[in-house]
Amino acid sequence: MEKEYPGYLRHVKNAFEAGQIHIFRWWNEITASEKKNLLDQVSTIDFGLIKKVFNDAVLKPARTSRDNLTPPPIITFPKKDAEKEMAHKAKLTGEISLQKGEIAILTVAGGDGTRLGINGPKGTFLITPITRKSIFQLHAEKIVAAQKRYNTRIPWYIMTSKSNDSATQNFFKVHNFFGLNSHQVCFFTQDMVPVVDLQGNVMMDSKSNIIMSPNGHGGALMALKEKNVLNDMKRRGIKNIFYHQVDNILVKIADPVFIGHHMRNSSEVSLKIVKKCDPEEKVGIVVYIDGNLHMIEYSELSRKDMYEKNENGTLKYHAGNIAVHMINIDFLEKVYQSGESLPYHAAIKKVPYLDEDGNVIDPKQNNAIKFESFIFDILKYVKKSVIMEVLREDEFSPIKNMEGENSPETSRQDMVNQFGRWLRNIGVSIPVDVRGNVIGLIEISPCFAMDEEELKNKVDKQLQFNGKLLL
Ligand code: UD2
Repeated sequence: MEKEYPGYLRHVKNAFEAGQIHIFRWWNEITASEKKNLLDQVSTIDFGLIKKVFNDAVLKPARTSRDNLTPPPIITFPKKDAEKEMAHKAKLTGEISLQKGEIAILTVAGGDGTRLGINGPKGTFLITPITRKSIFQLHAEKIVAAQKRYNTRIPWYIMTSKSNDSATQNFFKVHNFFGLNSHQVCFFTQDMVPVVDLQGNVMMDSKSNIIMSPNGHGGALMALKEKNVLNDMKRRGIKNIFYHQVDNILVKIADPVFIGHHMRNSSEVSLKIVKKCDPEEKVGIVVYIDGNLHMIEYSELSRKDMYEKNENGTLKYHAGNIAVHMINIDFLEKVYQSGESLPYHAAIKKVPYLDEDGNVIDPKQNNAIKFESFIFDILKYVKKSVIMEVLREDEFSPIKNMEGENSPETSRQDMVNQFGRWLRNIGVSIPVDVRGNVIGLIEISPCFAMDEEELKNKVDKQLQFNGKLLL
């Protein structure tokens, strides 16, 4: 190995020192190109870091309740006149920034989507209720509509991972970028990290391949810098990033009210939240810890804190993260200058692997640890922020599972119900069942109407709904 692959020796030594030399167990059996593949993988891995994060994860104390938690201040959903006036002012500020071309969209779409269990990137999933447009198309049309409304150009950055990048890019090419200019859609990949077993050993799925998984959406932070994306944004005059996850079907892309609140408060990172629908809902919660803003992921929240109530019986920590953020570019630069990086969190999963005898094993129980960094850990650097409450039925319907809650079926129904509400508020009669779900199908393209206000000017209230409506 020394003679044939001298450039890799340092990396092999690192693997050795971190106790991971077993990955070369089949060295004498694999072909030259397989050897090269394995060494290429090895050269991307920081084995020392993996050892450290594994030890940290194993040594981490169990979830305990904390007495230093407090609910954060929130801009609640506007009901009173003064609140509506504030939202209106924010909207104007946001609209001006959009018109000036200062806002970019960042969609994180690098996840494996293992819970949904589809083949291919989540964004390619066909979702709209009647025409079955993909999630990517739906987001793209929201951007097309916003560009038209604000007479502007909105660059769209999509983070993929090594495992879904080419499929994602091909999908956009085949569909002519859904009406967007190909130069305004920029793809970049996040890094991958090795998957380890419960003893911390790096796992393999063939004799020459280490199992790798995307390094979490926090990987966006590193990738924005390392893949030159931030410089590209600055070159285009971007001042703030509108960040969201690919799987939220109701996301209000480039919402001017949110942008405006963020800007008027000189916020570094802003967050949209919804009231949690039940204590165990799988969303992170936004809290203050010792007076500093934090997000506690659902998997890391103690049961006591999860169920803690106010005197009036409402949940004390109710601010559920919908993963829609505004991020200021100058703030990001400051974080980079500090030289710090986001921590890794460990998730225990079931992952097929190759055992030491070279047999492929499909485990029945969790056997592996994946490491992910979370974008919201950036909050520890934040001094100024805005937390804005929005209504779940208007802005949050993620697709996580194939069936049951947060599935394509519930998301489609949420879309139909939203369109139904818009129409009803205009005066059109729309029937609903006992649970409040629209009876029938409605689909309104963002290019026809982005919101209720726009719909009002385009639809006649005499319109008769006969069970199916496509606008
Ligand atoms: C996320 C939030 C949770 C809540 C919920 C709302 C985290 C850790 N938790 O939970 O607090 O807000 O969403 O829907 O974010 N992704 C990447 N690269 C990766 C991993 C994920 O791009 O390496 C993307 C993925 O494509 C998806 C999003 O991040 O769009 C969320 O990932 P998830 O489904 O693993 O997060 P989830 O639902 O556990």
